[in-house]
Amino acid sequence: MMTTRFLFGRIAVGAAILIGGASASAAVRNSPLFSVAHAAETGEKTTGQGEGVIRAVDADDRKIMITHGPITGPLEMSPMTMAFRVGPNVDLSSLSKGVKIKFTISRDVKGLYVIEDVRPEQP
Ligand SMILES: [Cu+2]
Repeated sequence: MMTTRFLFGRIAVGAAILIGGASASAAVRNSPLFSVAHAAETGEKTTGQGEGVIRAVDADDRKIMITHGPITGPLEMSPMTMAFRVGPNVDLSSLSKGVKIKFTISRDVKGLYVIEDVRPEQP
């Protein structure tokens, strides 16, 4: 009885290390489920890079609407138009409708997306 439990415990620990550790295969690591589980486990944010055009700026709520291309990085997203929260380090005064931008986005452990950094394209 005790032996069986001990063995099961060892197997469970081994599986946890395989899933959470550096030994996870690229296919597993790149899956959205893994990145969410990994972020939750480590308390990390997952980040990605994108480019887009600003459709609207809501300075009061600190949100911007963007038509963005594919977002790449650990955090990935298909092209679409959507609103994002904007982090405290972003200067909204330089942003307005029609401005082309490059941006860094993060997703926290609760799945909340925030634009952390915005670089307007120089005219
Ligand atoms: Cu999107």
